[in-house]
Amino acid sequence: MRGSLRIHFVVMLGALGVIAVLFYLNFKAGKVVPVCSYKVINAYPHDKRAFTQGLVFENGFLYEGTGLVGRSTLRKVELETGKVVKGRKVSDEYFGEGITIYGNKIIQLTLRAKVGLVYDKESFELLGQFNYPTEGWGITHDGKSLIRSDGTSTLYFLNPDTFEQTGRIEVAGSDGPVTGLNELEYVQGQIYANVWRTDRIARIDPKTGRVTGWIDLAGLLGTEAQGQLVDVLNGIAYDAEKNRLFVTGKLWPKLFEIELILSR
Ligand SMILES: [Ca+2]
Repeated sequence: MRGSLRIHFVVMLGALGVIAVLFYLNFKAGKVVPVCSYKVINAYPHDKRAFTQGLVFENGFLYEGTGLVGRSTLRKVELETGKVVKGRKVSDEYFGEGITIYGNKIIQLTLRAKVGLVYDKESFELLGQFNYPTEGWGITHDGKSLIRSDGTSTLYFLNPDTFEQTGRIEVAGSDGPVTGLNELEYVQGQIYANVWRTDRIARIDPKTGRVTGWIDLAGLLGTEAQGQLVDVLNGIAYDAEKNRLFVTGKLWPKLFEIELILSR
């Protein structure tokens, strides 16, 4: 190797080394957040009249809470067919929001009434209700606490028996607070949250509120809904037993099982 060529080579290696170190330091500091893309594993029918606000998977069935005043429901849905096998209407005074299953109960939030509805999981009988101080958007749980969103960047932790607030976190990514946190799902120690009016799901560290990754679902619905009225991506359900992740959207004709692919 000629002398000048060798110097160029060494300089280039040095520059690459500096870039790698800077990237690593930024990554360590939480400034570089990994973004996942997706691969569709399965597509299933979804009721295109369902304004999906809450989605959960348990024992082979999806449970779904739908919204809009006068059209809000709670339903148990067969995954493969999208058929509603059990359903009930939510009182006309409420706009149904997120749902979660805790033990033998289903909890459903309402948007502005600040009322949570508690049902028996098997019969869908309304057992009671509770109050919370801000709007109700999404809800999930980590096995110990219920976790509630209200469309801001705050997530609230609630005692699942008394529904009293026990804690809160502020969710922030590398560019600051992440607002519009909507439907939630607790997946392998992290909180997944739809971010309203985006194609993105934030993966959140439940202890710090830091966004540890993004899932970019742009283009997921594709041409499935051409010419139909559809609303935004919303609804995440996780089958912990088979490690399957399901997503859909409001008024979407399809529900997808997806696999995440780290894209950067
Ligand atoms: Ca969910």
